Amino acid sequence: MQSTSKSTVIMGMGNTGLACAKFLHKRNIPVIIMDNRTYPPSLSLLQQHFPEITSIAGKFDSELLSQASEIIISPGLSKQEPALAKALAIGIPIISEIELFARYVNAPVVAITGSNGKSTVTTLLGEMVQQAGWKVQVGGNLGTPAIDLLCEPAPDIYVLELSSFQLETTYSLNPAVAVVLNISEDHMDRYASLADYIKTKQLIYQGNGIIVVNADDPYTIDINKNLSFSLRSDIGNFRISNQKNELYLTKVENNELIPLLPVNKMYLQGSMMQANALAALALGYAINLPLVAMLTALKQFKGLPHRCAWVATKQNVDFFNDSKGTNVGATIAAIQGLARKSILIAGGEGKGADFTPLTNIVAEHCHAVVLIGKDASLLAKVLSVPIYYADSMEDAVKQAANIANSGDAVLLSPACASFDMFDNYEHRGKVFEETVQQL
Ligand code: UMA
Ligand code: ADP
Repeated sequence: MQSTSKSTVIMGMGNTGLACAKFLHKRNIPVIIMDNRTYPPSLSLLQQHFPEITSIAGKFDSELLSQASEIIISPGLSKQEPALAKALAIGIPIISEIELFARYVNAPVVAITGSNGKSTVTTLLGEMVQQAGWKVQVGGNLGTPAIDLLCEPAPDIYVLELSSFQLETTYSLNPAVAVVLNISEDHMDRYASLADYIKTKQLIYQGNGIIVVNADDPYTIDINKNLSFSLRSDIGNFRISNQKNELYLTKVENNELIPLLPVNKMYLQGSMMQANALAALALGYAINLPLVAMLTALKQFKGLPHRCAWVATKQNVDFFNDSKGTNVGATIAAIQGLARKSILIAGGEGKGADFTPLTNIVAEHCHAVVLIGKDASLLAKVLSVPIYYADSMEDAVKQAANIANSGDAVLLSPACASFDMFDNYEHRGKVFEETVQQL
């Protein structure tokens, strides 16, 4: 049997596992990689390009795990995994890919988490840094594993989107600036309570860097707060102010309001996107980015696809794709942001969420809801408007188009993950958009 006395064992053969295996292998650190799926996504790539790395698919070998020098756990797996019990009991260190990144990184890091808006703020800040002419690498939960970014020459700054899953086993990142953008319930199938989820998100504040908080959201507040943003006009270093009946992104310095940009000069629309813009400004300010560059990037940024993106107008009905609305908080923000009569398409894998916060907002703004996916019946229980069931996205779009009145919106914002029916949220959004275009 393979000796593991000096091996790092990587759990998970997804993007993270593959990236860690490549990184350690290049540094001649012995590695074993395992995944409990029979055909994990990166298995054939590993076998093809790194045949010398031992890869085990179809099971986690708890004996091998308990002989590891260290275990790197992929974000999709939790430390509760039964095969880890023995390794945990004898004190084998279990770390995330982000912890591995922290050990090797040699440029400042901006770290961004929160229940919603992470990808938008991470991408926007990356564009602000680029606009300033600095070198930047952007990644993390957004898509490119952070450890892959270390294969490129070091930039002036790294901008990382981090999930709670990644933060669970990250100990020494010490970001130059960190933010928890907001908290609403998510991943309740992984955390024992909302308090547990919040505690995990706040791990991003570890270290001695600058902390940015959302002054409107007490769950993001840290006692050591340094900078804040708010949608209100009376609090926050970065806030919204009303100047001659026009709303502005505003900076506050020595109690003086400095209007920066009218909100209607941005492509980003709605209050949640204004909060994201203010957060990016606060983060950029914390790393001394020139204001001019930040404002130029804000004016140019068109937003990311699948986040409340307009798709088409058919028979005077506007269709919006918010497929990335994978939790209740995001769907509430999307309905509020649209602020018009809508037909909502929702449902999927609910991740153990409590859907009751949707009751009133849906009653206020939606004529009807078309439900899809595994947890459709759980959603139906909390909704008081007419409900229609669809067994595919194509069916859902057609039903929604039939129900909608002229002037309405049809909004796909599922409040659920997509895995029960689609490969991922992009796939779900694409099927929605294609069906809309064919109407
Ligand atoms: N899995 C198994 N057995 C294994 C390993 C994984 O069943 O042995 C399952 C997991 O339960 C999960 C899936 O496989 O459902 C993928 O897990 P993974 O950890 O291998 O995922 P990666 O491909 O490495 O992608 C991860 C992030 N995925 C998750 O956290 C689930 C990606 O975020 C991220 O872009 C990537 O690392 C690079 O950092 C995606 C995501 O959905 C977008 N994130 C969640 C979210 O945003 O809500 C947290
Ligand atoms: P994340 O990376 O945290 O999932 P995204 O920027 O991808 O965040 O947006 C995910 C979803 O959350 C989308 O449905 C989007 O419309 C919504 N959203 C974006 N920003 C916010 C915010 N500040 N507050 C609430 N919802 C938001």
